[in-house]
Amino acid sequence: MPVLQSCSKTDNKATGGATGSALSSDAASAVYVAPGKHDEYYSFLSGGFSGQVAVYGLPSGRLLKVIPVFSQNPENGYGYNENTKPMLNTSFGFVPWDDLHHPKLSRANETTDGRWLFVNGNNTPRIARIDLKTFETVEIVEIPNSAGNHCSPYPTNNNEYVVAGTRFSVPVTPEGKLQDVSLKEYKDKFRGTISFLKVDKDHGDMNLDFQIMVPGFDYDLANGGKGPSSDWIFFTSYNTEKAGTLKEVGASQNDKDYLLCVNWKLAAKYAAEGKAREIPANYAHNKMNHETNQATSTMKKSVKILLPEECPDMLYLIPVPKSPHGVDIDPSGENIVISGKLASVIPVHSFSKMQTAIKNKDYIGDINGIPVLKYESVLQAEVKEPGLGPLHTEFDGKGNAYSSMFVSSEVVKWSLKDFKVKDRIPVYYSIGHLMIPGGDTKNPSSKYLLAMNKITKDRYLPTGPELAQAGQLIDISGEKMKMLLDFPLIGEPHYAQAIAAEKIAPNSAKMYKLDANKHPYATKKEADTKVVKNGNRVDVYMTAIRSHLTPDNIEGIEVGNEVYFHVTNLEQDWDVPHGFAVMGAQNAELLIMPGATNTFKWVPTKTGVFPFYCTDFCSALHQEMQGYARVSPKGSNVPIAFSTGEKRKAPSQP
Ligand code: K7E
Ligand code: CUA
Repeated sequence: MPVLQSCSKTDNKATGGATGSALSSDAASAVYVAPGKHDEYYSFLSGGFSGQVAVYGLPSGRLLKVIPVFSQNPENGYGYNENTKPMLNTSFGFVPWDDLHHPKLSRANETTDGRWLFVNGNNTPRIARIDLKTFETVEIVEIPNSAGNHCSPYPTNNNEYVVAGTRFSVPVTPEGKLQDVSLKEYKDKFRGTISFLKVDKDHGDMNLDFQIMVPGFDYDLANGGKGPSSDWIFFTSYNTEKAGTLKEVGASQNDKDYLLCVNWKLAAKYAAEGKAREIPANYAHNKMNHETNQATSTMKKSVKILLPEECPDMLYLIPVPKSPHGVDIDPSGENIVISGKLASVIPVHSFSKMQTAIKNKDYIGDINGIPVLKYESVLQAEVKEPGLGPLHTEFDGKGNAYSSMFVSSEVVKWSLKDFKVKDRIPVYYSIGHLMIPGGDTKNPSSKYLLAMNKITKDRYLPTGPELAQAGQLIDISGEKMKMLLDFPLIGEPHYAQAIAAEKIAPNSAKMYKLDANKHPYATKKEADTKVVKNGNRVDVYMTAIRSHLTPDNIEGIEVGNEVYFHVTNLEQDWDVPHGFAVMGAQNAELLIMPGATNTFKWVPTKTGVFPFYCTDFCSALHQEMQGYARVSPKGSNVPIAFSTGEKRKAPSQP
């Protein structure tokens, strides 16, 4: 079938009509991935308030996986089972649900490398790292002195650091005391912080290296430079009025807010030279150990912090039209695009002009010792009449920028050469972020753009008051943008990343090696299965293989015992997980990958005989994969006994 044959007929109105039925078959064939065939891209979409990341294939829009990060997930037991519970520990205790906004892929040589995905937890400030070999969350670092960790996470071009900033300023002092202050003192006592997590080159492990204390504004979004601007990272700010209440009004008084420009290389140098002061802090650092399949949570007790007053040349402020949202740097590293959601133009600042202005000390003042550059001296151009409510911009590497317009509900394509609008396409409805694979790196793809829309209304069959949000895939390969596909999304997608499938697929793990399983309660062969009682605690060392659980008969458990089922999946085949569930267990079920051991805790509350079974249809005899645990009254003297098949094993001695 000739692809895109009737493109002259599919003008923007026709492809984007609200009924969505005017698509011609060329659009269908452009996104059609035949059964058994694979997509060209992996895309990773934030789930927003779901606290998860959703993985979709592009161009098909097929959902491949949901990765739990900051929220418990009943699909695979994340945050419910004993293995992963420590991942959700924070200085506030166990937090089972958070708001996840921005996925960013790890980088090498200024481009995405497909090794890890970094994401931010917005509400209880955290940064997480997902390993793209296993598609599992393997590390979460809580960010102290922060609130509303929105302008994060931003990896530098070679992954030296992942950078995170506060949205809400907090009453933090240079001594590290979080003060109990009156909210009337907002203007004087509140400050923001920017955090720098050092990333291990080989293993990806993060470490909070230092923070910078910044003026008490709200920091919204950020992005790192590229090429000539690689040493810099840029943050939009709002509420530079420092209104402590009714920000809807109070934070929109000034005609201009600021872009905060941070020379992260210099900051890292200052920190390494000992310019940072160490202040008390309290934050969790959680890690999943792949060998034991067990997470641990460690509380850290201090953080190093740099004060701008003591670190010349590290920070500059550039005025921008009021209340900006996104800041995006074009592939050349020269153009800094600021999407001012209330502004009537899209200002583009110039990195080279900024350097000249710094050299000439072209300042109009300073805030907390940070020089403020003159707007006109740094301005490259203003994109006129772009649409209403610009939020975010991505690039195609062919000299074009694409901005999302929340209020006028469209994607607007404009040229980085003359800063003129070239094309616009309506999207349904109220777009937030948009994403081009690699569109935030120096070498974007120029094929597809994904619009992530906040409001769905009539796009799909109605599902009651709550509707899935909408993704729309747009063809950007030609002069004119063309709508290709609608597909429903999980939670609220704030930003996404996409990468060519071949950068991830060949490295994808198929199982865990049973030989390498170092879980302290792993049972590597059926002969080693046992039940051990020690005081009130019972440990069941269980194995699962098609199609039985060993042991499948257990006696000697008493009401109120803490029973730990440590189930090892003995399979060494791809895609053969086993599940495990016990009737009446209050918290977890398990889903255990081949070669891994998972644990769940059961405190029986009643006497009786309780069935347990495999919850994942693993073989023709899956339904036979079941057993019983007998629970006797507290203090009864039924001995521990366990078996599978005829032979009953001798009770194990504590
Ligand atoms: Cu990236 Cu939605 Cu968090 Cu803009 S924010 S939309
Ligand atoms: Cu194992 Cu079903």
